[in-house]
Amino acid sequence: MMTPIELVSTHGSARINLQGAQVLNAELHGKPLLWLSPLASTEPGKAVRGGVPICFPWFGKHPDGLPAHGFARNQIWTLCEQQPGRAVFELNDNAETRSLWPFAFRMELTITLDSALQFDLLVENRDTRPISFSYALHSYFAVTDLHRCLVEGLDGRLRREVAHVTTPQQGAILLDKPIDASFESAEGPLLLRDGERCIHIDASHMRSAVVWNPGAAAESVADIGAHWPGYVCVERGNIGVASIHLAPGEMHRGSMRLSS
Ligand code: TA6
Repeated sequence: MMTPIELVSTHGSARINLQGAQVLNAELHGKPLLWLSPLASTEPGKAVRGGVPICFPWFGKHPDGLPAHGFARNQIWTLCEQQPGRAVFELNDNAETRSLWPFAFRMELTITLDSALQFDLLVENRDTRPISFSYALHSYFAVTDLHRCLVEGLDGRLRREVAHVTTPQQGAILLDKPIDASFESAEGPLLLRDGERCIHIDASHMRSAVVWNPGAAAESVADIGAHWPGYVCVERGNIGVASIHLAPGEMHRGSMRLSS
């Protein structure tokens, strides 16, 4: 792994890997905000389990067996600007991305650390054809008591399980059993409650949410193992019905703000 970029503010700190422009860990008000697996891969080009990987230009499995969650998390991004509490990264199409997704694009991610950790993502269609994509900021939150954690803000939203069953969510989500649920259309703020602690997951122009922790099944996953009770993923982005379509030259902007 290359030396990560460090951000600091009076409220906390964050470390960002150039691979994927992926925040690896972050601390706010003296407490860990994000979880990085102690077993995370350090092999260049391999997905790093934890922090905030970016899934793009598709979310989840690809129908033709291309890499799950796209390629953005495995690419080396360019650092364009760095200040103590802010860094700007860019990813442009290249031979490898075009071999998986044959379009010209530019992504820019600004990560700001003040009293919150903020992600501002821009995707620009630089192709001569329209493009369609989905994406997610796949945040792994560090939790102390997983089975009593609650995710609030999804009451009444259509919930899709991996098995493609859809039902309206009723009330808050209690993380007392394994979960892999997508909410393609779920605008509005989310709250992750872990005991006394409340993590606010606010988003703008990111209509979708995903909640994931595989439970004990993760013990056979090489880079999670017995560490699965340490996190829950609560993700924001635009997937499924909220996927983004851009004409040549058009841009999409979306933001996520994490605070506690
Ligand atoms: O966001 C939930 C999910 O799509 C799950 O289905 C699970 O597979 C997870 O992401 C992790 O995916 P990864 O490709 O990083 O193993």
